[in-house]
Amino acid sequence: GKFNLAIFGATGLVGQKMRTILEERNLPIENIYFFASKNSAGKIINFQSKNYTIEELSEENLKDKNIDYALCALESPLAKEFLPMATKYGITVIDNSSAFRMNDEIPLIVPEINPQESSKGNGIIASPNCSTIQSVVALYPIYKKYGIKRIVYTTYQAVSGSGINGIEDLYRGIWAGENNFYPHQIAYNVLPHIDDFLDDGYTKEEVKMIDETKKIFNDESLKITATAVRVPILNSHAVSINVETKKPFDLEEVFNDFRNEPGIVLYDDVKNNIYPMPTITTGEDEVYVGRIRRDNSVENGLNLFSVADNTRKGAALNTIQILEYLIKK
Ligand code: 11C
Repeated sequence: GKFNLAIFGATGLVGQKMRTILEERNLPIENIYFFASKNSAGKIINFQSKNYTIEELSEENLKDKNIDYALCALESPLAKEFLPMATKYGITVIDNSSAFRMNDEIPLIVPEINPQESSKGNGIIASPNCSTIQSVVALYPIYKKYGIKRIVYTTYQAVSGSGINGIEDLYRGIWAGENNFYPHQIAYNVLPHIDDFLDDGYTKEEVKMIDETKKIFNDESLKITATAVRVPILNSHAVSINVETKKPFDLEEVFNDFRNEPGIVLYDDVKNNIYPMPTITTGEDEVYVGRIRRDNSVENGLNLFSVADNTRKGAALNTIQILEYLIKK
C-alpha cells in the first residue's frame, strides 16, 4: 500500500539527490515531508511538479504526521540527536550518516548483499559509507564464490563526498589557489587525508571501510587495510582493490562472475581502453568494475578497480533501495 515518507536533511547534497532519485523511481508515496535545519525552514522546494515548504526538524513538527519511513541525510551528530526521537513515533529511519553503523543492534545494509537483515533493529537502519558500499558490491561475487582472506583498499575520492563544502573548495582552488574547507588546496593536488586522524595514524574514513566491510560480510576473520585519498574530481569515487581469496580461481571465470551480478557493470576491455572512470559512472546507479587481473605476488591474488557515483549508490540510492526492499516486504 501507500506510505508516508520524510526526508531529514533535505537541502544538503545527499538530501537533494534523494529527492531526484525518488522522482525517477515512482514509489507509492502517499504524503512526503521535507525537513531541514532552522535556516532552511520556510523555503519552497519542488517534488514531482508540486511545491513543498521545508519544515524545521523538531519533535513538534514530526509527531502528528503519521510518517512511516524517513530517509536521513543529516550530519552524524544531528542524526545521533534526532533519530531515537523519530523512532518513538513509529518512524523507520534509513540513515546515511555514520552515527549508528557500528552499533551492534543496528543493521548495516547493502541491498545486493544483506537486505534480509534490515528487519532487525529498533527502527533505525544504517547505510554504509560511500567508499565501503562500492567496494563490498564489487567484492561480493568474489566473496561468495572463493572466500576472502585479505583486502587492501586504496581510494580516489571525489570532493562531492564532503558535500557542497568540498565542491566549493575545488572551485576555490581552481580559481583562486585557495582552500577554506580542506586543510590544503584540493585543486591540482591529492590529499591522503579524509576525515580525522586517529592515534594509530589511520583516518576515520579508512577505519570505516575496514570495520563496515567486516560487519556487512558478517566476517570478523577478514584482514583488511585501507588508504583513503581525496582527489580533485567533482563526483564518483574510485577504489583500487587488492584481494587474496581463500580458494583458487580461474581468471576467465572471475570475469563471468562479474557479468552476472546485480548492481555491477563489468567494464573491462583494456585492448580498447575500456575501464571504469568517474566520467563514465557519474549519474549511473551501478558499480563499475574493471582492470581485473591476477596479482602474481601472492597466492590467489586478484586486483580490480571499482568506480561508482558516490552521491547515488554511495549514499542516496542505497538508502532508497533499502526502502524499496522494506516496502516490498
Ligand atoms: C567522503 N566518504 O567521501 C566520505 C563521505 O561516513 O558517511 C561520507 C562520510 C560518511 O568524504
